[in-house]
Formats: sequence, C-alpha cells, structure tokens
Amino acid sequence: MKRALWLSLFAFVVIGCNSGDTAKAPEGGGAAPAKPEAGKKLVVGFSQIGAESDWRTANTESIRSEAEKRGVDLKFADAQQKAENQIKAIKSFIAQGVDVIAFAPVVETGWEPVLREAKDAGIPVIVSDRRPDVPEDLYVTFIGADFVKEGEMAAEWLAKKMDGKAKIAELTGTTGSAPANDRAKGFRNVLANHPEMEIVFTQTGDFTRAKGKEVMEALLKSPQGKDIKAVYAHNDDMALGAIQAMEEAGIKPGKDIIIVSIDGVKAAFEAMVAGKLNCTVECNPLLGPYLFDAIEKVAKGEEVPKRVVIEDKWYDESTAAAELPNRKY
Ligand code: GZL
Repeated sequence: MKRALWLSLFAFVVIGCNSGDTAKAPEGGGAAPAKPEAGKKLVVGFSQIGAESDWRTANTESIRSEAEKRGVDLKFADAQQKAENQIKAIKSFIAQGVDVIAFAPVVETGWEPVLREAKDAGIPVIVSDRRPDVPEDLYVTFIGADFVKEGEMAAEWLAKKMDGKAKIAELTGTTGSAPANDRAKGFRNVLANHPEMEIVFTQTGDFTRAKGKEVMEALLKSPQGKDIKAVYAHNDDMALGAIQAMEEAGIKPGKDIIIVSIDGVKAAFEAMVAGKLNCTVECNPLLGPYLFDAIEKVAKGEEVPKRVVIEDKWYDESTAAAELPNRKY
C-alpha cells in the first residue's frame, strides 16, 4: 500500500468554518469515515507540537477523538515545543512502519532530512496546522489556516478601532514558527497603509499565557510602557497573560489599552464579554476531521489537494456575547 501513496496534486481547496465554500466541508468536516481494509487498522503516527495553549489543547482533542471515531490506531507524540523531539518521533514512526505520518512543525526549518527518510521508507507525510519550509514533494498535503490573512484581519480591525493612530506593542508567537512569521507579515502589510499606526515594541511570548504576562509586566515597568495604546498578540493565550499584567499594574485592559489577538478560544470570548479584550481573529483548531479525511484518502491511494486552507473570521466586543454560546473550543 505504501508504494502507491505518493500523490502530489497542486490543487488548492478552501474550507469555510461556518459557511458554504468551494470544497464542501461535509458535516463534522470529513467524508463519511471509510472503513480500513477489512481486519486491518490504519496505523498513523502524529507528532504534536506540545500543549502550550488552549488552541493546541483543542487541536489535540480534535485529532485524538477523530482517530478514535474512525477506528485508527493513533501513535501520538507530544514534543513539548521542541523540534528535536518531533524529529525523534517521526524517526520512531518510520522505524515502526506506520501507514501515514502527520505532524505540525513547531518551526519552519530543519525538517528536510527526516522527511526525506520518510519518503525513502515509502511513508506518506501529511502536514497539519503549520507549514514546514521543505520541497513540496516531501509531503502529500498541508491542512491549515492562512496566517498572513489572520494578521491582515487583525491590523484592519485595529486601524479602524484606533482611527489609524496608535503606538502598538506586539507579542509574537514562537520564534521561527510559520504563524509567528506570517501573522507578523500580514499585520505589517496593512500597517504599510497606515503611517500613524506604529509597532514600537515587539517580543516573543512563545504562544503561552505565562510568557505573555511576563513580557507585558516588563514592558509596563519600562519608560516605553506609558506610550502603548494597543497590543497585538499572535494568540489569545498571550493576550490573556498581558491582560492579567495590565490589571495588576492598575491599567484597564480593553479600555486604557486596546487589545487584538488571534485564535478565538472560549476564554477570549469571555474576556471580550467582560470588556477586557477587544477583538480576536478565529483560527479553527478542530482539524481532526479534515486531517483524517485526507489520511484515509491517501491510505487508499486517492487524490488529495496539495493545500487545504481552513478559512477564518474575526469577532469583536460587539459580537462576542451572541457568539459565545456557539463556541466549540
Ligand atoms: C495556529 C497555531 C498556533 C496558535 C497558538 O494554527 O499553530 O499555535 O495560534 C498555538 O495558540 O500555540
């Protein structure tokens, strides 16, 4: 079965989270589960980044529950946000002779050697969530959001909210990761059209609440802290940590300082309803159905598109209360 699995189509599919779209996202996000060959369980190795954020927790839950639902034998490895642990896990999946390998690369670089080993072993690789910087023939499909677009949506919302004028502090995601690189890029694409919207501070909070709080505490204690009128956080967890730091410093988050972030986790909606966060751009973590749809197709030698984009939308303080009951993560 492995030999016939290398299909790389340069098709491009967009899947809406809540609306009609070019690629019908069937109920639950995947086609009716295909039965593995009679008596033979599909064996899939998944290398997960870690458990750094509410988004990642929801992503892991979606992957584990979908594997369970489809009767897949899932070998799951948590890398604690270390690339070397992901490389070790992928090598172990190759040694075990799994049918398909899937992974979410914590950073963009350093994957070519191990993905070449998987290819030489005839094991197809599926990329979930974050893009690796490798030749496209080393993976069959990449399923994930458009992070540049997320950064652009965040900046467009903020520019409108601030009437085109603000000194901004940016809390960036994990250094070298595709979401951090692309969300920074997208945000700056829009700021290029708003000369009085200026990023005066940027530092990584590594996508965690604790580091987001730490970075904001230090900033508020520095002379520069008093100039900050807006915060752009690459994910909700860092924004929620920053909110805690602001409150401990006697600052009203969402009022004294306007905050926009990305992910759309439930805690962000609760913060918007409480008036402490102003906007979040959703980045759907419930990739399990799309991932196993692709895995089952690849395992049967069927065609899959090279890129599957999960579409996003933003929510702000004006829509948070109505949307909160609908949140699934
Ligand atoms: C985005 C994902 C990011 C989230 C963070 O698809 O890779 O990693 O924005 C998570 O919350 O840690």
